[in-house]
Amino acid sequence: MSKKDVKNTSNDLDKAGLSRRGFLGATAVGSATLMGAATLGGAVMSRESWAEAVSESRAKIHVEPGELDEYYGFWSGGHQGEVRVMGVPSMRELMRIPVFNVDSASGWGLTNESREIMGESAKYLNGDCHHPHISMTDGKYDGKYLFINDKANTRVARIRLDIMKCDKMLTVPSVQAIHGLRLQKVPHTKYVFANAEFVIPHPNDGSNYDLKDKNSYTMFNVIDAEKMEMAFQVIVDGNLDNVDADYTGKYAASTCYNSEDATDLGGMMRNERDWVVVFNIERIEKAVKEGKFSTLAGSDVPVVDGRKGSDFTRYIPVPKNPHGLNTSPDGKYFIAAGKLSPTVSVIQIDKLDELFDGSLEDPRAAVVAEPELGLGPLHTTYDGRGNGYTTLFLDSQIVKWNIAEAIRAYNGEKVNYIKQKLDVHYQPGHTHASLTETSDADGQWLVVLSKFSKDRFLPTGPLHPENDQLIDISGDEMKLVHDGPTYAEPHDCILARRDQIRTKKIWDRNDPFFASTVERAKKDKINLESDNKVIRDGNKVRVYMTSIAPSFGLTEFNVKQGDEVTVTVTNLDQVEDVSHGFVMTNHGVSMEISPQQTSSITFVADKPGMHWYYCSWFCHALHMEMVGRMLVEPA
Ligand code: CUK
Ligand code: CUA
Ligand code: CA
Repeated sequence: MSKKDVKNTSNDLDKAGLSRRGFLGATAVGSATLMGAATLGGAVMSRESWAEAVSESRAKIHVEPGELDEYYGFWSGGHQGEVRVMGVPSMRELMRIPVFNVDSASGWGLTNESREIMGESAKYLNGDCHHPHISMTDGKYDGKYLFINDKANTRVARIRLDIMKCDKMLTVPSVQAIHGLRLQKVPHTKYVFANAEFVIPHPNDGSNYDLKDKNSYTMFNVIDAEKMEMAFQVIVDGNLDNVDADYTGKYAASTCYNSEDATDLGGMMRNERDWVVVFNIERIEKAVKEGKFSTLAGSDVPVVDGRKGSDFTRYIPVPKNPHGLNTSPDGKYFIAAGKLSPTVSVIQIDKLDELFDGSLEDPRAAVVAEPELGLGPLHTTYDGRGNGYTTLFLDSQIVKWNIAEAIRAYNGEKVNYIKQKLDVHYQPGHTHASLTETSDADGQWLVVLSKFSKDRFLPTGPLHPENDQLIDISGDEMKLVHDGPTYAEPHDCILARRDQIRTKKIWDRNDPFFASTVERAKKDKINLESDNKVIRDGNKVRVYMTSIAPSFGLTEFNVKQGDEVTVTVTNLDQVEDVSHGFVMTNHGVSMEISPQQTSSITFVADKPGMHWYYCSWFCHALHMEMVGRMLVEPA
């Protein structure tokens, strides 16, 4: 259907004496069943014109073989632990970045370089990541880093987007379960904001299990993004769910669903309202600078108390067990999704100054709208044209609504702020529109991460994939254009324009990613780019070799049974895409060595005899012949 047809449809409505708004008000809003796929801004389309409109949108997602996508998508892998890189709108999976998991193809979690980045937490083989976010300068993606949380083991990781590898990992001290994670947007991403979800006693040594005790609390965690070290922590009332930051650099806000300090479901649903807690980052930063903080046992991180009555925070009551919190791209609003309430709460950010200086006493005065959207609102995203798109978990719908009109309705005007409800399949969690969390929000594509796929795909046994749906939002109406099955469980995703991400084609020999390996080689007087040598140091054996397709610099080396062997391979190939691998059979040893990269891995040669090693990344017609042997002399 062309634009002309859409116009005609509304004209016909006007002629019939039904304004667009009146039409919506009279039928669609009153009756949720009418708000299925076939409504367009209130006008009911014929089946034929609907099919035509959708097929036009569907043609847009067909990216020809050899053509590139317009957007990079970064998907969390949920409790699978990795980050996935997608091309949008084709929804082709481009790459996986292992982070809080072990990956045998790249050797993440196995190599010395990755284990050093993971630090002490390398002992954990699992993770649960939810929220990937790209660093910003002046409220726009700068393409430098991507940060992501690990709820399972209370970590935050950073990925360098030039090489698409994790380069830092931090375990947040004194708290449990980092959930919400967002970045400071303005003036640049100096801080990573990370919500610790669960309330625990302090100290957590078994001496106290009372959650109502004043020494039981959780904290809002602020991380220095460049150093990837803790900057400070803020004690809060209740628990912490999701978070976002504003466009002045001054405020961040988090939802709390457990204002009850309950330990069970019934208790957590008791209050009609929980709250959004707003952090005055400027004030907290100042207090920390002036030394006005304390520290907790076993940690030197500055801690300030942001519980009710504090100068550092304001608690804004909102209904009920709120979940997502999303800043509108015009910088005007924090919008908290009600989850157990059919509403979202619109908090006007420029009223926060008055809330903090005391001239506005009632924190509810910062709430300027509370539109009713449907059942189970979880997350909101924006098109940059004044509309919000909120997922309705229970209704299995995405609802498009107009923020300004919702505010007018809250002030008593008869306005219908709901523009469209579209069925999604099924039970959506996060939704993300292109560039929505930056001031560049362009309203082109919308991804809806649906938790259930039910009957949408070929069956795969009791465990089903999720379903990430792509919706065209460039026009007046949303059009569902693609189903994308994904493995457990992308909670959240972000989209960046392709020109905002600049990657390296091959490794730089001076890259800090493997700097400590280069340092070790130097101590062993090894020239990594030319030497193929075995260094014996007691029962530690360090094997250095080069690789160039299709051979390793060493095709044989000798060790003794029980030796701790470190194999370091430097890939001398300079041709883009010629990656090698190193696998030692029957030793749990596998790693990637991409062009100009050095990788190393340590294992114990515990079995006497002959052990073949081989290249695992297909690199050459003679890739199968790229082999060598480790000869282990019996003890
Ligand atoms: S959360 Cu999972 S659907 Cu961790 Cu952002 Cu809302
Ligand atoms: Cu080198 Cu395959
Ligand atoms: Ca609650």
